[in-house]
Amino acid sequence: MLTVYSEKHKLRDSKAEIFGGELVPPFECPRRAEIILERVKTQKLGPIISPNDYGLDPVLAVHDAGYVSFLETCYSEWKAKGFGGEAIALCWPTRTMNAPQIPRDIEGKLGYYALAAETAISGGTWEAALASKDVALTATDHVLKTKGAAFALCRPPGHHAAIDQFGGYCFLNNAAIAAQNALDQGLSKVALLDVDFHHGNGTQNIFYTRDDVFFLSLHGDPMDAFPHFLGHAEETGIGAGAGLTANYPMRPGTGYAAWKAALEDAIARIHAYKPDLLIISLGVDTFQNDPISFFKLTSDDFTDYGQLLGNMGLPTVYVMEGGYAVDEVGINTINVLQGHMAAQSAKP
Ligand code: OKP
Ligand code: ZN
Repeated sequence: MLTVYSEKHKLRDSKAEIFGGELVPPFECPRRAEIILERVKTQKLGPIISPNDYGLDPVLAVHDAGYVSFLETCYSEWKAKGFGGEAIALCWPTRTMNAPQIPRDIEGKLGYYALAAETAISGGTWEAALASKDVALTATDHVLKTKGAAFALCRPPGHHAAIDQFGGYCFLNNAAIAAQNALDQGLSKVALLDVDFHHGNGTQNIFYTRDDVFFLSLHGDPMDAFPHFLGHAEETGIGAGAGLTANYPMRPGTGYAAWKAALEDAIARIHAYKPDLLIISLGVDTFQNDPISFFKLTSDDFTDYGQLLGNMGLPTVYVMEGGYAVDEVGINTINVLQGHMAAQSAKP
């Protein structure tokens, strides 16, 4: 399987995450991608290529233009205000205080465009986010050409990034940008399956009213887990998108048997939709030793579900999302991809 990777992920190297009332080194760190890349190499997964530059047009096809220019200039505006640290949102248009104006001041803009405070914007973040969407777009074009599968080793991740909000370590929604770009090249239907531990609120937001992308997500119940306010089973899409969002929230301690049953249901629904392309938002924070999550998958379970995904027989793009047990993030990620490849080569 082809891997697409960019060194530019290293430019996303924030020093601070607010966690448990303390500033800690971010869970979403450069070493994650280095370890995944290392495992791609030692397991001889296949060729590794650098992405092409697709510019901003595919970004503006899913994200708000004001949001995109905010991301571009946020850190320099923050520094221009005299602040020495990284840009962190601290004040929001909450339920009791939400006048329509977007503030001029950078602290106000941060509150407007952020959906959570843990994610700091640092120098280099924008450049890394741009390279990350190029990784997803390049992998997708490869899959459109070959009708096979590819791995987009994206970093920073994307699935929490909404039409006009960042947070949960995400800035640009790499998987959504890739799905939209495939549609813009003539595909009629894309299924976007999110197996990261966290609900893909950004992806759901982007496609909620549409019938050309079927979004499905398996995740920790938002009653118990980030992003807290979206991802309930009752959210199933509206308008043309009615019935084309499917959420599978699961309780703390969920193990592979229950998780796999949810995946099998999702797979059946994807088959019924008959998509031209499958995009997987691949987070391996469902692992039992993940430091910020509460599912109980083992490393072998990742191989097993990779086979289920490969058995679907669809052109498939794997887009990297989360996974914070850094020592095992390479093993668990590549286990999924090797499971997929084993299922494909077993085909007559
Ligand atoms: C990003 B991705 C846990 C706080 C979690 C943010 C998590 C972002 C996850 N107590 N804060 O979906 O892996
Ligand atoms: Zn996650």
